[in-house]
Formats: sequence, C-alpha cells, structure tokens
Amino acid sequence: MLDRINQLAEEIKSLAASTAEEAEQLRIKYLSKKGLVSQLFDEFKTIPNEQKREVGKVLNVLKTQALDKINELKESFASNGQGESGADLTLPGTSFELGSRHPLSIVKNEIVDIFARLGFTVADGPEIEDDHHVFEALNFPPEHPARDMQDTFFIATNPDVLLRTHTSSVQVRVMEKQQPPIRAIFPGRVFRNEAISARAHCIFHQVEGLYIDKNVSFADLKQTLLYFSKELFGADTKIRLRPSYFPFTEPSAEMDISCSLCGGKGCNVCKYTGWVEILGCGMVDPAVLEASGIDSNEYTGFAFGMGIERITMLKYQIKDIRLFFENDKRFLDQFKSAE
Ligand code: 2NL
Repeated sequence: MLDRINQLAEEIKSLAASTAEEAEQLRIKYLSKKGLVSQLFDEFKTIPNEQKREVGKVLNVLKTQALDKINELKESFASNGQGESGADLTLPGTSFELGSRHPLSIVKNEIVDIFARLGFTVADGPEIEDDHHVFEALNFPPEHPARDMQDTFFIATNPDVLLRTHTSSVQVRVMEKQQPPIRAIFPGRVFRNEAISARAHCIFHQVEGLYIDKNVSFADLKQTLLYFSKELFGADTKIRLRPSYFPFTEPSAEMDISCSLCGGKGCNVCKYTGWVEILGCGMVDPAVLEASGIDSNEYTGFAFGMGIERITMLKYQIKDIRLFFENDKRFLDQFKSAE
C-alpha cells in the first residue's frame, strides 16, 4: 500500500490544469468521496493494525498534498483573471480604429448649420439631369455663349441626359414645386469635363442657396453672406463684392473675404492682395423666376453658390484638390480631431 501511496503522491505533484474546469475535474478525480485518495482511506481500514501508524501518517500527508495542490491550481485561475475560456481578461482589449469624417463633409455640415440658424432648409435632387433643369430654366438659351462656361458631360446617344454642372438644377426643381417664400440651400456633387490638376477636378461639390420672398433685396443678400462669412471664418472677417456675370442672376457679383490666413496683410494664399474669392451671387433674374412659375412682379430673390473644395482648401490650407478624392488614410487621419 505504501508503494501505491508514494506513486499517487508523485502523480499529484505533477498535476497541471489549463482551466478552472480542469482543476475541478482533478478535485473530483482525487478528492471526492469516490476519488483515488478517498479509496485509499477506505482500504486503510482493512490493513493490519501494526501497519496503521506508519501508513496512516503517509496517507494523511498525501491528502494534505493533494488538497494543497488542487487549491493552488484553482487559485491560480481565480487570481490571474483567466475565465473558463482560458482568455486572460486582465489584458487590454483589442482596440478598433475609429474613422474620421471626410474634410468635405465637415465643412459642408458647418455650412448647413450656419444657414440653418438663418432659417434655411436643405434640399437635394438628382445628379443625372436633363437640359431643362440644368440650362434652359436657368436662362441659358440653346446658342447662348454662357453655355460655353460649363464643359458638360453628356450621354452621347441622348444630349438630354447629362451630369449636372451645378446644383442650381435642384433650385429649379424646388421653384417649380413650391411657391415662395423659399429659403433653402443645396449641397451636392457636380460634374464638369475639366482636366484634373492641383486646382481643378472633374468632380467637385457645391453649396448653392436661394431666398425668394416679397421685398428680398440686395441688402439682404449682403447681410446674409456677411453673417455666413463671419461664422465660417471668424468674427473679424470682412467681405467685398465685385460686379460679375452669371446667366441666372442680375445684378451678379463675386464675393471675396479678407484673407483668413494673414488677416488681410498679404500672403501667398491671397497673392498679396489681402482678399480671397469664395463665392458667386446675385439677384435671381426675373426670367428665371418666371420660367419656374413664380410671379416676378410679386417676388424677388437672391441666390449664391460656392465650391466646397475651395472653401475647405482655404480653411485647412490644403494645396492639392486631388487629395479629396484619393482616400489616402494619411490625409484623412489628419481630420480626426476636426469637426
Ligand atoms: C459660383 C456661382 C452661383 C447661383 C449660383 C442660382 C440659382 C438659381 C437662380 C439664380 Cl435657381 N442663381 N445660383 C447664383 C449665383 C452664383 O454660383 O461660383 N458657384 C460655385
């Protein structure tokens, strides 16, 4: 019997478990009522009395060793944080990377928020358009030279299917459906057949705005755009309007803001003029109102349009427009803290 006790003692010394569940199985195997150690105790009752003293001593030592060993195994699981799966729950979790909003979306959202505070709603419409909504209703007659201002993507087999060159087409759709007052902005993607360079792309984004009601004046236009410029570029921003031409507005103007980088002192962003152009605007031509069923004797309105890329490049000092469309993470990651 002593031999079997010693054999079991060796066995118990080298016990190992990799989960709490395995440790419990070992406790059952050795220490439960029918376990191997308990069986030896049963057998102990049958041995001759003169052997009991010596064998009893060794047997008690075996029992203590078994208890200690199995408790030790169990405690190792309780204290190192390993769950039954064997996973170490004290390790840091696997982190997952948060994306960031695209810089064009950040700026578009900012523009939408600013105009929302002035009561402008947002509307959108199709990118694939027809001649009527992109040109005809906006005062571009078929042979008008102004059509040359846009290099348009047409579908070769049907010139009445084209990619919109500005979001003014959405404004036409709104005017055709809704009588004034109309106060809305129109963010969206537009397409022009231009050679791609650091400053131009064949796909870009615009926000246009339209305000039509009784007695809307050029002063309303100026004040709205001044508020917008101060909100987007800072309270010290000044604006200036230069006469210009668009087929759908009369009078028309281009608007500059005082250079947000040098504060108007002159730098290479403003080409040492102190001013940077950010948008075009004007009073909606009465012919445009009439073409969409709005009485130009009763209503007047102003409209404006800006390129989101241009404004984003100015705001974040981005030197190449192509960066917006390359999805290079090294570029996009730089906007993680923006917004
Ligand atoms: C620019 C200039 C402009 C408009 C857009 C507009 C729309 C309607 C009627 C009249 Cl339906 N005008 N839009 C007016 C003036 C300028 O955009 O430089 N855009 C990037």
